[in-house]
Amino acid sequence: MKLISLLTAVVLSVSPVLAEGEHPMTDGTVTKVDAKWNKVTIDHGPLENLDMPAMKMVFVAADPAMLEGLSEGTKVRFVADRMNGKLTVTEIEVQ
Ligand SMILES: [Cu+2]
Repeated sequence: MKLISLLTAVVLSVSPVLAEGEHPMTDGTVTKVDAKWNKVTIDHGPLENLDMPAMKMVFVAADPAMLEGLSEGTKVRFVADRMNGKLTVTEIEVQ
């Protein structure tokens, strides 16, 4: 019972970040996928919500399943946010 309430709390705290349309999607090109560490490098356009100019950088994937189908050169649209102090991809789709 304790575990179930804990999971519910986690879902409730994470879902607002994942809410669709909260941030506009940004264009980017994948330059590296590191499935072992659940990371993806993206050469991205400006991220307004993070006040970040265009650059190439490493993000953590919010869900390892997000990395499936991505490889060097894949054009994507994605949303990134700061989660637990780490710049994290919260939504991603292949263009
Ligand atoms: Cu960046």
